[in-house]
Amino acid sequence: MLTPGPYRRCRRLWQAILFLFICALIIVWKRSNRLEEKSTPSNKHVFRHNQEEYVDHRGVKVIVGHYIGNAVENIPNADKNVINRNNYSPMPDAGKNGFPVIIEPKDLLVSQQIFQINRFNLLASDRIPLNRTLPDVRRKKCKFLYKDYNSYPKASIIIVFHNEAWSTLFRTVWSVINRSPEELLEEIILVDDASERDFLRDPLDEYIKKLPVPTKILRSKTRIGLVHARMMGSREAKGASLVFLDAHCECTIGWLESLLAPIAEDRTTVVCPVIDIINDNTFAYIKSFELHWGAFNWNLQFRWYTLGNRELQKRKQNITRPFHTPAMAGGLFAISKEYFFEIGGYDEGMKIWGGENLEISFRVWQCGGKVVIAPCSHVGHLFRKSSPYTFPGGIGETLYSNLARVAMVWMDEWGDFYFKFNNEARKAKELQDVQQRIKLRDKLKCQSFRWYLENIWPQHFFPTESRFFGRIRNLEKDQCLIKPIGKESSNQPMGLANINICVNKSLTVEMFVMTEDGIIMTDDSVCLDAPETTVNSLHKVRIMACSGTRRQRWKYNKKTQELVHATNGFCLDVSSSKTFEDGLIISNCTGVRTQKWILEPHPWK
Ligand code: LR7
Ligand code: MN
Repeated sequence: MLTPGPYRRCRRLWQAILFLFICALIIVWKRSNRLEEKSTPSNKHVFRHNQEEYVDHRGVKVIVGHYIGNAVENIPNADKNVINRNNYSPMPDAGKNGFPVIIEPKDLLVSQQIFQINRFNLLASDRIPLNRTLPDVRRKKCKFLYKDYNSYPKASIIIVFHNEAWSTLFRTVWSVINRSPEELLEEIILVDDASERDFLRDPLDEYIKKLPVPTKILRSKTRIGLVHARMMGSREAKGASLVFLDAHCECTIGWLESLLAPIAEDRTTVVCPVIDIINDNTFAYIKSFELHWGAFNWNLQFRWYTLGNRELQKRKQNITRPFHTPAMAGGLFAISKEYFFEIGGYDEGMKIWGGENLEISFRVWQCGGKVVIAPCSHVGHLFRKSSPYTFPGGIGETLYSNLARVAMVWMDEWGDFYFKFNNEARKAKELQDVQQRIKLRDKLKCQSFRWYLENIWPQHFFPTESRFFGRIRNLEKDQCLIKPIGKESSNQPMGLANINICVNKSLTVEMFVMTEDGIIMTDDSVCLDAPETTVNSLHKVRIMACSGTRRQRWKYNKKTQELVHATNGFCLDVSSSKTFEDGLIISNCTGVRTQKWILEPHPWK
């Protein structure tokens, strides 16, 4: 038994320890708060478009919208000297062969702070030599192809930039020099879109004089945006073909010849490489999945989707052959110079950033050309989660105005659909003069957007006259089928199908398309999915990536108001069982009200 004396002393000791511990906790907490303030810019100007970018379960970078950040000027403690200094200081083996660069704990704080300047790990980038090696990521067969250099159009490489870091810009340049056949390189043209960094002025002028490939720098005094900057470069180009690259790319062996060969075969072909990923933190070079093509969602955001069936079959027959893509990502492609100007260059009514990739894709397809991805050409692109620069006038003036122009000129009725669900673009529309571009469309005798959807992207998930478009309402619950919100994560399928209170506004989460084939689909190519057969009838229903398979077919029985699965004959139902507490299921059709659905059409034009 304890005597009162030592017991009290012991208690005091414990109280002291506890007090010290709490003090330490408070100090740590305050410090970490301060660090956070330093390293994250104010969120006031960060626009978030619906969703984000992520790497799916196959390791494919999926672009889901885009973060638009604020300029470096708003970063607390961002010293003008730090921003203006070129801190490139290579370590011989850093990032060798595309390996990641790991920052030691002692440098982590600095690296986090300067991350904000370019929205990538600048400290890591500055350690990687400009001529780092990269793996040959092509399929073996590619190595034996594309040797007929004489017949390929020589390339002017055009790289536009605004405030790019020295190390990323010149790693792009050196990857071109080191990994392109000399015979195919006409020149490199750098276009400076009014950058504000000292090291991008005289030091750059001096540096490019010594490069082994003729390299020019064109400069714009005012910020003109990437479309105008690329036009500036194109007008100066001497090569028979133009090859555009973002200012933070790295080309791998074989990239150029495989990009130019399809143009030699057909001068109206626009050729994109497979875009690999340079990690924004470690600068690791990550090969991406080849069986994707580019398209866009209801908000006209560019996305990668799994290849259409027809294309997949063609691919399997000849794995190295370039395949069609409904749209290009925008930054990396080759085009005949003559053809580029023939079909109208770029829409020079477009400002700063965004939309030009869809515009040129629609124009090329609808006006008789084609857009392809060359699987033997692999180029890495540094993907970031936000933009480091300003958007003069805001995104209404830039991105949404550009997208409004795309919709007005090229998309016909589907332009109306876009404006119906996008208030910002609808506002921007009023301020656009697109007469010149409509004239161009007439002059080139281009096809309609209907033709484009039917022929180039038949797997699309947009409404048409022959499809149902609207809400799918459950009679018993008086709630609507919804698209699961939240992103598709690496190990989880799209999510369980569910219903929720109907919002009854023009909101796309509760809008579905039902095709004549019985596919119930919605934005971003996701479909109502259930197993074709089940041993016992009860089964969860999911919303999954559209696959074109029979497990995603349904029949609507107008009389009974049932949605019947095409192969197993079970009915779409609201779960009431204890095992599946939440979400929709399929179960034996019994005529109960939870199995009754009303298809409420919604006007889309
Ligand atoms: O005002 C500007 N002036 C410029 O010169 C704004 C940008 N730029 C430069 C910039 O320095 C960079 O070199 O233009 C280039 C592209 O800008 P990014 O890197 O900020 O664009 P991004 O990679 O985020 O976005 C993609 O979509 C853009 C829409 O306008 C362009 O088409 C980009 O070229 C395009 N990038 C790619 O296609 C790379 C692969 C992405 C995928 C998938
Ligand atoms: Mn880019």
